[in-house]
Amino acid sequence: MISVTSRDFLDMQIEEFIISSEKVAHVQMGNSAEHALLVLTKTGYSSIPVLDSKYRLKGLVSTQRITDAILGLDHIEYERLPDLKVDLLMQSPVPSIHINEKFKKGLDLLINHPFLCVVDDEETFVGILTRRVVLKQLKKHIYQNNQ
Ligand code: 2BA
Repeated sequence: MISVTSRDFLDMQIEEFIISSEKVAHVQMGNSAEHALLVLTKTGYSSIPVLDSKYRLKGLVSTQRITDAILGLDHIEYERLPDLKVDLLMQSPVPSIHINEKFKKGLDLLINHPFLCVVDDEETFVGILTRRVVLKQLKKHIYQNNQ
């Protein structure tokens, strides 16, 4: 049977596993849906954070939300993209986690979300914790302890 033996592992700080903000594709409040769709398409991600000018986390915008907003009765109204603001389309509140939280909390939350936005005490966005990174750590730990 596979077991996650050490308590220390689950109690590790998530800080060392986050993808830092400068490496995370994002858009800003006030940006158009056209710009957001460009960023989403170019990076290949399905959902990215929306930040304000002070780097505070405001929401998430996804390709699905943008497409849904411009769905007409019989065609997709692409011409509306430049005038639509991400502020109106974004999902809010956002699944997030404090930078000082433990691995276990991240693991629990990532069951229902592909990634978590990581914030500090001032709600400033510091990065993301992804399912991929957490699963990689979990796999490493399980293999090390079950050989
Ligand atoms: P998705 O975009 O739906 O991506 C699902 C998974 O597909 C990702 O899982 C990753 O394994 C792979 N993937 C997608 N696009 C990729 C790319 N351009 N390069 C490499 N791998 C790619 P995770 O890595 O666990 O990410 C979970 C979610 O976190 C992603 O969902 C995306 O919404 C967000 N994400 C991850 N890295 C990001 C970044 N640097 N900037 C913005 N958002 C990011």
